Amino acid sequence: MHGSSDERTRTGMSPEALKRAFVDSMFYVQARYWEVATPHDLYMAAAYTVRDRMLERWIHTAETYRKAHARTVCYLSAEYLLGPQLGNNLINLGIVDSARQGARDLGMDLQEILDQEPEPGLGNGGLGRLAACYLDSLATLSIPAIGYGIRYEHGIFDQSIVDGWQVEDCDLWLTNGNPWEIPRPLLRFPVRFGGHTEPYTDEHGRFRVRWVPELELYGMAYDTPILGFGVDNTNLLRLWHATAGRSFDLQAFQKGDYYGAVNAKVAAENITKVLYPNDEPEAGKELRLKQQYFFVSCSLQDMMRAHLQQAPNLEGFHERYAAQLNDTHPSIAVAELMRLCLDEHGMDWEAAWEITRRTFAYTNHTLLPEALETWPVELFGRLLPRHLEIIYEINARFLDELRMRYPFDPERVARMSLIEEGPVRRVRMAHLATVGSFAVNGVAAIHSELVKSTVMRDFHELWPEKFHNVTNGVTPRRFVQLSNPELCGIVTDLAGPGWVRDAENLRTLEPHADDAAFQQRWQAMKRAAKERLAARIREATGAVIDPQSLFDIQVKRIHEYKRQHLNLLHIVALYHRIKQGADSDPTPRTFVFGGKAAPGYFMAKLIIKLIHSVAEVINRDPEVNERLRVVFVPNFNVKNAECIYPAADLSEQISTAGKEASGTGNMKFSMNGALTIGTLDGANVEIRHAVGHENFFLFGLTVSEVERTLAEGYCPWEIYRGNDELREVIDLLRSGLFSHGDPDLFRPLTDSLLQHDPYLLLADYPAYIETQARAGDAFRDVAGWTRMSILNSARTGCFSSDRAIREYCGKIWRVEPMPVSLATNDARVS
Ligand code: Z16
Repeated sequence: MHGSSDERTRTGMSPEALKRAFVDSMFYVQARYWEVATPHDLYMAAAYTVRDRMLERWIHTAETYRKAHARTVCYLSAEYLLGPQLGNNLINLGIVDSARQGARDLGMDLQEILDQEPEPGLGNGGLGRLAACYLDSLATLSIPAIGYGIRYEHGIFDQSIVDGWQVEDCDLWLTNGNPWEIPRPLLRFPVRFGGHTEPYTDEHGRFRVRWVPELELYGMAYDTPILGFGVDNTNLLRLWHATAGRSFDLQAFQKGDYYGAVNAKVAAENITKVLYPNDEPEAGKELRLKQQYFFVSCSLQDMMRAHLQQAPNLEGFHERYAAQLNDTHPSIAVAELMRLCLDEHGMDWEAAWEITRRTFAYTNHTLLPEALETWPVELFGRLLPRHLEIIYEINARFLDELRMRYPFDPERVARMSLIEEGPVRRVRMAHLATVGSFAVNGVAAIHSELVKSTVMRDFHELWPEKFHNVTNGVTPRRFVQLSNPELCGIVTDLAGPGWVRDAENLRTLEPHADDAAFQQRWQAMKRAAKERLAARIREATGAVIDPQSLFDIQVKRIHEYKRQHLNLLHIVALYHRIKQGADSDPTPRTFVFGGKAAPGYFMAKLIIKLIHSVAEVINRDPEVNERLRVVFVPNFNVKNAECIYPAADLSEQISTAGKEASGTGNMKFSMNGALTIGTLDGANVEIRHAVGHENFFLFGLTVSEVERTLAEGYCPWEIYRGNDELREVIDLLRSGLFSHGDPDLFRPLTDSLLQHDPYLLLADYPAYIETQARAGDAFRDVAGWTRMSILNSARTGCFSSDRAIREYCGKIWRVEPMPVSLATNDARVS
């Protein structure tokens, strides 16, 4: 009701209203009373209290968008690495203080309640977290948007460390219930697999194809509301869960094979069981392709259903929707939308192709050749026979065009084909995504240039206007306001609370960079974050670290191209100098590592073991451990990340130039006042430009130097022979010192470095060591360092995901904000 006071409104925001609602939820939703409530019950009651406040915004938003027939962004992503929801939702609703007060009145501690929440880790790393940041910004910018994805029962595995080795445990995020999702049992779509196709003639005498599948299952929707910050817009994240159909397996059922049908049911429900834990190299597993097709088919059917509720036919589909393909994982959507238009809606090829090409846009996230998805034609045709036919037809028409355009260049035509010819013929998903989209973008300026000049070169020559750059961004709500309350306080005092919506306002820090009193406040902020991290590390690992020391941090997936082992070479060099009594960097340092290795990636797992082995030797040695400590934070995830980024003095972004598409951790670190030691790779290039070259520790070969070095016949062995300290460092690794006398344990790593070194660690080693020494020196100039730290935060507002989403809206999606205001909502209940 209009004008009802907050006290009388069921979903009021005052501490009193929150308390009443909390007590209600405890009783009516959790069915618990105070004396027997567990900490988890308290969390659930708090979550339902907050959810009620989200739902009224959400319903009102859906109504507003629907009435306006709003053009809608559909973000198709196999991963969403959301992280815990409660704290973020309190921030976006603007009720953190109210909630803290309410909790205190009831004798509870808000932080303890927040800590109860398990992490929805439905992603591997950067790509999944990017999708989550983009959902936050889409809602905050009032953009009508839906995130579509998979409701994995088990997200990314939990990592524990046993004897220095990574051990994977099954993630169980759903076992205690998920208060944020609304199951929609009636919102189901059929998804088919296998079988064969048959030609037939329809009632108008037209040639048609019928797919006779072998298996049919259903996708059921689970909806999660996504709040915007400081607005009432609340968007939808719709994740699909696989269930068997009523007659589980058409074939088996007809034959009366009940147990066969039971097996088919189990197989159907396996589709959304577990996230594939590989970040860059694709697994190429059949179940993975099933997952991709499953969620894409449900999502497109859902979009069509919504469209046809308001339009007589599919003609205007591409005007109603812009569908973004987050990497090639959902790129089967191109063939599926064609199939739905042709086979289910009776359209002709040209009309279907027009709609398809104008609906999709594709984001590339990697240039690593081993990570570019391709599927064997045989597997593809067995699972999706109709889609393979459609892809062949798209390809036939595309190749005809190419032959007309390049009549004397058959090699180019073969390079561009959707099918890779060879002993095993394969479908090239990046080509399918590019041909079937109106826009293709990379995720950082240098990466987008490399997309155009390398993997997509021929396509760029054909369609130069199709290619764009949108540099990634991260949400300042989670990665500054939530993670770093002290920094948030500093900026809010200077710029007012509005900076969280307009991160460029971080610039108000800039004039204070040299102010002594301000610097002290800044140092206290860093110190508090470092103490929090130290306490957490002590709790998790028993390791004791000194918050006075330089916190030098590398957290990200473990991968050879990210070169965690280059960082280790530096650490062992420092150790070696101290042991030799040589003059060495007098700055005490704590090296912090964190990150998961793909379970099948042997070298990455060996790097984790090496980190622990080096840590063990260094941390135990009293001659060294006053100046060096090495720790590994187990189970790097969003929750841990929030505690790590604010505590960093130095951020390690040391990938081989040309290999890291963008990186997003690099942005989170520098926004929180860490300086970067990094290569000219991914978004590092733009970060260095934004913060100023003098506030960034640059080292290493550039992309063209990397290319030249490799082309000229790179010989790491010669660098090893020519550099005494490097040789001694590598020899130490081979001596058994770090492996209880076993000289072979780390041989695969050292051999790889000495024989091939595909990521050029040895080539970059001298520059890295020298630059690290400069960073160590700079840290001892407290005022100078603090100034650089302040300028890093002040100048990185442009890496807000709000800026990135604005660019997508303008350059790619052509969609406008549609603000939603609860004030006009008559449905609000008193
Ligand atoms: C992923 O996280 C990324 C690329 C990819 O092909 C697959 C996955 Cl799961 C990462 C990039 O490695 C990283 O540079 C980038 O910042 C991130 O995607 C978001 O664009």
